[in-house]
This record gives sequence, structure tokens and C-alpha cells, in this order.
Amino acid sequence: MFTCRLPWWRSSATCKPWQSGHVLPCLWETCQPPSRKGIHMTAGQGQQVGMQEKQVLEDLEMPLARRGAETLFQEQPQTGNQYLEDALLRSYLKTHLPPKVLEEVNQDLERFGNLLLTKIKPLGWECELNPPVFRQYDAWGQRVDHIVTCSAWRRMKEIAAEEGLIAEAYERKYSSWSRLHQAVKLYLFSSSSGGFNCPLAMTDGAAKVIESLGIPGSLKNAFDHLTSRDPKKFWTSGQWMTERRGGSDVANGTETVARKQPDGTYRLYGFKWFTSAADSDVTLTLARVADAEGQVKQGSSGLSLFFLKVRDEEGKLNSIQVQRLKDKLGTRQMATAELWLNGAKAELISAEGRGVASISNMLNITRIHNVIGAVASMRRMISLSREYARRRVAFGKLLKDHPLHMQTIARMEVQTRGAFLLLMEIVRLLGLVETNMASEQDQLLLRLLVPVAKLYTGKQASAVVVEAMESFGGQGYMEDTGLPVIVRDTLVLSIWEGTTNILSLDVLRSLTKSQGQVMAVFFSTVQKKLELASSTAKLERAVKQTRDAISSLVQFMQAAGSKGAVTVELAARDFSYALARIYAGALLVEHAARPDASSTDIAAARRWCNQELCPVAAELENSSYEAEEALLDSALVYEGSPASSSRL
Ligand code: UCC
Repeated sequence: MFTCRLPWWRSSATCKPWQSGHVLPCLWETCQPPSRKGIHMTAGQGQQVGMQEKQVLEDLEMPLARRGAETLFQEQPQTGNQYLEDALLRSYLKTHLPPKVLEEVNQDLERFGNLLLTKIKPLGWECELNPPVFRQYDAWGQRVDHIVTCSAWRRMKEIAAEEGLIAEAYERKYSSWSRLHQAVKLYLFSSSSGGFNCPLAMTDGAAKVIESLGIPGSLKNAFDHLTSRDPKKFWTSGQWMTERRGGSDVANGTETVARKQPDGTYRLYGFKWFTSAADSDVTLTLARVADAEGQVKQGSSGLSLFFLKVRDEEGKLNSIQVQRLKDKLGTRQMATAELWLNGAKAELISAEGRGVASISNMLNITRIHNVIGAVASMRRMISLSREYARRRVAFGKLLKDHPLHMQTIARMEVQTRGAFLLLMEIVRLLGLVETNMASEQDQLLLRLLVPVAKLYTGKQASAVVVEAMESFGGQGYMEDTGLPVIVRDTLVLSIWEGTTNILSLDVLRSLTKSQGQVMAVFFSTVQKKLELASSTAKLERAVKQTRDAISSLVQFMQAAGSKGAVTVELAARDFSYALARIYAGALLVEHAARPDASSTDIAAARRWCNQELCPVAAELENSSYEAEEALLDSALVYEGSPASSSRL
């Protein structure tokens, strides 16, 4: 219905005392024998909950002195098998997977859910309590640059292999649905993984790059290791993209130089400022190839992509020195290091000057993992919050019986549902692309939705986990509940793999590169999803709201077409938010229009669509994207600072 003829897109650790952890009192569920509550438990759940509530109320009737001595002051929330407790996940799989695939995947996920509860979650907590430590010298003064990780971290690596957390996606046992199966396992794994989801993201990205190169002979061995199910064979990969001068501006910030050797390999010289999971076995990294005179080409077209092993066969570092570990707000379970490359032996794996385009294959995968992490964090915090509400009494009744408290959690739930369906849509499309079953439209849609979902869910997750923390009152702020760990680890999701603004510009890049075709596909896909729901009376308003938002978006694009580059840039974030909200709205509506949809499916769709779906249109009306507004922005920011006089 909407065609896209609009020209506007053309414009174009150290170990801290308190962290040493062994001394931390460990009250969270992971440190006790894990509850078996959720294992295989579906029937009789209501009855059990009723009894728990009765117990809580009875406890309150005890005399104060006895209560203090004999009962817990507050009950900790206990969650069960995450898979069995995730109603939306299960209904999504039931709706989309072919019956035979569903049967097997369902069994695997239920088993995995139990393993998470009994084995993996305690290991994840151990990783938090025992962050990596950097040992630069051995006892005899030899420089060793050893990043010492805990046994639980190393066990996570084995589990990742055994569970096929990377392999699944490349074996393609379930054809296009293998990607979805892998993503769902990672989603369940994420919040219990003790940060091991980070190296897995990069490992997946590296395997993807190698596969997209056609698995050249020289990289066959590496590909086999990266996608292995054998814990002894499994390798993880890093993604060393960030240098001192540029985290976002990789094209101008990368100083590392590659010097060609007589045997055709290269030696890399440079300094990598953030290298996540620096204990990885191999890595992909960018460098500038020096010519015979030692000169390098600047800018994006001077960058090439390299593969290297971090250690040689004897375990010695590949001419790499670890300068120090980063002192991060979160993700402390995982070693992020500053590294000097002093002639590290490497293999050129892209065409010269095509480094950024080549590593984009990795970025798009790690960005999807970022979405997985974001949705998983939201889901985890809501699970804990809703369980707590079933146990905690305030003002004479359980929190779950306070309408305002329930409204707050329900709002988070709606956000999480939208984000979850966006994630499923992306991995469904990725699965189609990887099995050559995708249309050109599917490919375009995937290109657009990856940055949209990454930027939107990263922000949602930060907001939701902070809100969820508040739902525990002061307990949520207590380190030994484990809740602040989830909050800290979530806050990075809007930063790494591209910040919100960088991803908003990537959304524009996808429009420019496709000459607007991504938007034509976006509009037609959303319309198709809405049509499926047009005969469902209860969704009528939600469908209308989404259609109205589409009209506003089209109007915005037409208006912006006649404006300059500043307007387009200023609108990029709100534009991306509009895409995320409209698309997630259509997915929620589609899910709620199923014949066996529940009343909560319908409520979620309706509530999602009640929000401002197209913020970019409203802001255009407010003239927020005019060039003069950009000047005012600077004036507002710098008022009172020494820079103020020179900015206006
Ligand atoms: O943080 C990092 C590791 C953290 C740990 C990972 C864990 C995550 C999982 C979490 C689990 C819970 S590593 C650092 C991350 N750094 C970034 O994300 C960099 C952010 N900056 C950007 O994305 C920039 O936009 C750049 C670097 C891509 C801009 O580079 P250029 O060279 O200035 O951009 P160009 O010139 O526009 O693009 C160069 C080529 C073009 O192709 P051609 O030449 O054919 O036209 C682009 O279309 O690259 C192509 N390209 C892409 N293609 C650029 N971006 C993309 C893309 N996303 N998809 C496809």
C-alpha cells in the first residue's frame, strides 16, 4: 500500500576487596541448594502458591519477638524452570515451529531449563564472585600476562560446547529453525551464564564471518573449533575492534598496522583499548596494511580484517602483551583487557580495504546476541519481581494484591513481550537467510530490523531492570541479593556493539544503501500482519493505532525528504524508535490474532499500541529537527560553561 519513493535517506580487574567475593554473604537462590520447585512442575502450581501465601500471612500473626528469631524476615523469590514458566516463549514456539521440530525442541528446552536451575545458575553466581584476575609476572619475574579465570567460567565454556550453543546454528539440523532454537537456548542461558554469553556472541560472529567467506581452507580448522560440541575442542573468539581513538568511529580510530611477511602472513602492531573476553582462543581484528614504503591508507577503505590465534601451540601469547584488565561497572565476570600487539602473527581474511564491510557480518550477529541479552535480562527481572510479589506483604496484603504494584509489573511485561517478539522475528529471518530460503524482502527486512531491535531493546532493558529493581524496595539495592548484578550487566547493552545513536545512524545507512527499499518492505510486512488481525474485534483499536502510526511515519518521511542532512540526523533516533514500536506492535497484534490467543495476548497488544507509536511525527510537529534547534541544543548544553560563548 505504501511505496517508498522518498529521497531523504540519500542525504546521507583488578580484584577489589569487596569483589573478592568469597567473603560476600550469599543469600541469593544460587548459593543454596537450588530450588527444585520448577522442575517438571506445571500442574498443581496454583495450589502450592496458595499454601505459600497462607504461610506468609500466618507468619505475620506470630508475636514479634518469635517472628524475629524463628522466621525469615523476608522471603526470597524463587523461580523455577525458566522455559516452563515462560508462557509467551512457549506459545510462540507452538505457533511457529513445525510439529516434529516443536516436539524435539520442546524436550530439549525443558531439559535445558532444569539444567539451568540445578547446575548453570550456581556456576554463573560463582563467576560473579570470582572475577578474572590479571597476573603479569610469575614468581621468578618472568612476564607471563596470564588472565586467571575461575573454574566455573571454564566450566561454562564446556557447557556451551556440550549444549551446542554455537554449533546448533551451523549444523542446521532443523533447517531454518535451527537459528531460532539456538537463540532460544541462549535467551534461557543468558541471565545465568555468568557473563559467558559475551564470548559466545563473538564466537558466533566469528563463525558467521568465516562461513560467509565460504570457509576457506586456511580457516576450516578454526571454523570446526568454533562450532564444535566437543568441550576439549571448542574455541571462543574475541572481536578486537576498539582502539584508543575510536570505539564508534572505527574507520578513523584504528591505528593498528599490518606488515606483510615473506610467507604471506601478516604481523600486527597496535594497541587495542577494549578487548572483551580477552581469554578467548582466537580473534578477528582490524588493521591497516602497510605498503612497501610502510605507508598506510587512512579512513574506512584503509581497513582490512584479520584472523589470529591468541596463543601458539605451546600456550605462549602470539606477540601480545596484556597491559591491564578494565575496571568496569558490570560484566565483571568477564575479562576485558587492554592489549598491545607487538607483531602478532595474523591472517588477512577480507579483501584489502574491505575490513568494515567484512566485520559487519560479525557485528550483525553480536547485535542480535545483544538483543537476546536484553530480552533475557528483562524476563529474568520480571520473573523475580512477580515471584516476590507473591510472597511479600505490605500494608496488610501481598504485593500482588496491590493494583498499582501489579500495573507497574504489567507495564514491564508488555515491554518485554514486544521485545521478545522482535527478537523472534529477527532470528526467524536470519534462519531463512542462512538456509537460502529468504526472499530479497526478508533479507532487506533483516538488515533494517537488526539495528532497530538492538538499539530499542538495549534502552528498554535498562529501563525495565531499574524499574524491576525498585519493585523489591530497598532489597533490590542490596548487593548480596544478586539484583544489582543483573542491573549492572544490563546497562552495558545500550553501549557495546554500537551505542543507540550509532545504531540509529546504521538504520539510516540501511535506508541509503538499499535506496529506501528496506522501508517499502517494512511497510508492506507490517500491513500484512495487521490485515491478519483486522477481523478480531478486540484488536480493532490496536490495528487502527498502528495504521495511524504508519501514516504518520509516511508523512514524516515525505516532509523530511525536503529537509537537509541535519534534520535527518536529528530525527534518526526517534525515527528508529518509531520503527521498533510499530513493528513490535504489529507482531503483538499478529500474535494476539491467533485462534488460540489468550486474553493476556490481546491485552499486551492493546497496551503496547496505546503508547506513542510514532514519536518522530510528534517531534517533527514540534520543529525539533530544524537546524536552529541543533544550535539551541548546544546552547542548552553549554550554558554556563567556558564553551558557551563560542557555541552560539
Ligand atoms: O564492543 C565490542 C565487543 C563487546 C562484546 C560483545 C558482546 C555483545 C553481545 C552481548 C551479549 C549479551 S566490539 C566493538 C563494537 N563496535 C561497534 O559496534 C562499532 C560501532 N560503529 C559502527 O557500527 C560504525 O557505524 C561503523 C564502524 C560500521 C562505521 O564504519 P564506516 O567505515 O565509517 O562505515 P561505512 O563507510 O558506512 O561502511 C563501510 C561498509 C559499507 O559497505 P559498502 O562499502 O559495500 O557500501 C557499509 O554498508 O560497511 C557496510 N556496513 C554494514 N553492512 C557498515 N555497517 C554495516 C552493517 N551493520 N551491516 C551491513
